[in-house]
Amino acid sequence: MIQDILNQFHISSQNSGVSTGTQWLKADGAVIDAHSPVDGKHIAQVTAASRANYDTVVTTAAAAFKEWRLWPAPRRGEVVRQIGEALRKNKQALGKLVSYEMGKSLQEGYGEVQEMIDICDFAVGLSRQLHGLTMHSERPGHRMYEQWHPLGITGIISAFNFPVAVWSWNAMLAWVCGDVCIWKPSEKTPLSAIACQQIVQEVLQANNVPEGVCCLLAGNRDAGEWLAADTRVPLVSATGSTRMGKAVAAVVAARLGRSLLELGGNNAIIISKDADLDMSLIGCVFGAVGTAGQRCTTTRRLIIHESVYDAFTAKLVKAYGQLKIGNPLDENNHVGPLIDTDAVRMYEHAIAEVQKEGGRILVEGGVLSGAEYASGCYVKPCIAEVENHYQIVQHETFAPILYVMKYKTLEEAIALQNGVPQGLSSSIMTLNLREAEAFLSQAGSDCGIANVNIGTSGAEIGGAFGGEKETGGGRESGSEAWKAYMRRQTNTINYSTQLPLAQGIKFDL
Ligand code: UN1
Repeated sequence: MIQDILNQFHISSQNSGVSTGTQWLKADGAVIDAHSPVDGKHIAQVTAASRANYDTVVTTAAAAFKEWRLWPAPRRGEVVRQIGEALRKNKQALGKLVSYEMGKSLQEGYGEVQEMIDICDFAVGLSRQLHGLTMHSERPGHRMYEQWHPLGITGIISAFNFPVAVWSWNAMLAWVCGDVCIWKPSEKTPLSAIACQQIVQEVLQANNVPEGVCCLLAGNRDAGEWLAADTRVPLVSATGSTRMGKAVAAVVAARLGRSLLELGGNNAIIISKDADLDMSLIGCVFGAVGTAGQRCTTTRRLIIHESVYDAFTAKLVKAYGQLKIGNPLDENNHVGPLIDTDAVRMYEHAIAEVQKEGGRILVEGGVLSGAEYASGCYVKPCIAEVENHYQIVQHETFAPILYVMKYKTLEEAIALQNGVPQGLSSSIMTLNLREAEAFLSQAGSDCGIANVNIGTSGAEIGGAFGGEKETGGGRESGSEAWKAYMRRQTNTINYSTQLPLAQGIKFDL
């Protein structure tokens, strides 16, 4: 089955990972081996970009920008509409490939492709709404307004956990905004990226889109560093760890470029005494174990009112006992593998640290063994009772480890929820209007996303996606996130016969 999908996307045992749209370059950088955490198999090789390949890509993209920015935005939107159609046709195949290469459940693989389709739809509408404001001038016979112009090359650095959707949230908006894109996918999931390029390629061809609008740059860390340092790339959008984001941001800032950062989360759900506990359970369990705890929106902490603590943790323990762990392509399983054995080591390290710091294990973790788990990447989702200040709790571990803690007052719960360096997603489960509104108020959650009676993960693309503090401050997807991909220009036009100066300054000749 996987072989059919690889064939469908023209993926062979050896592939170039560098493309300018419809052309694949003869890549001569390092060789990246693509493995599946599902069965541990070596799938294929991808040749990364050399520095010379990189320069060809940037030169081609820069030339394409000169043309692409002249296309009317709705015409660019029409190209994105066709990409959405192509993704609809390929949803099953791409979803399966994502599931196999990355290890998320098949349902989540399909869901990821659906998010791509959704952002295409959003971007098509947006292509007719790239609007600015008008202002009243202080000077007679003058008009002031602002307009938004394309920015140039957008560099997109994406992570393994959403190997295709993160690119699309950036690329679809960037394209309707008139930018061209260079995508550096995670070196852990290069094949899903090649498949996307293959899907888009036909649409680019059919619409005579200039070569260089949609570039793929497979590479390791160095490729990300090239993009960050390159003054020809005005915007670098990076998704991944806070450590990576800090490195990228420093280099981009040193040249006064723009970065759009979507980094780590340490997301909590507050379970109030007034929560519907049965309903809350699904949100908590999916949030904690979905994508095997490898979403930036994964629920990492539960802050539970003392009066419902025992009842709710009992429900959680029971639910964890029902979780099926195994091949994510088998829809009977809830939880697939971690991305690789390095991630497994980090998971084990975190559990050891929790215990060292005084945490109490409620649901035992552990690495699974046996024929079905031969890749060595399957772990048991685990729950530990902790205190919020533990160093390991303050840290984002990309694994299914859920930390639980008690609170007495809502004020205390909100302080715990905010008491971490990250600020991505947050939720409260409550049927109490006062509590819900306090949580959403300016004195409530400090996160970019704050929900009531749903979990922390699974944001829809219509809202701006991103967070505060060490999450990096960037916003992608919906709302006005598109403005990050454009430059704002303020225009003042004098249609009078005089030239009055602003602020009433007199200047006579
Ligand atoms: C991520 O993990 O990088 O809200 C993004 C969610 C998804 C996006 C997660 N829509 O969980």
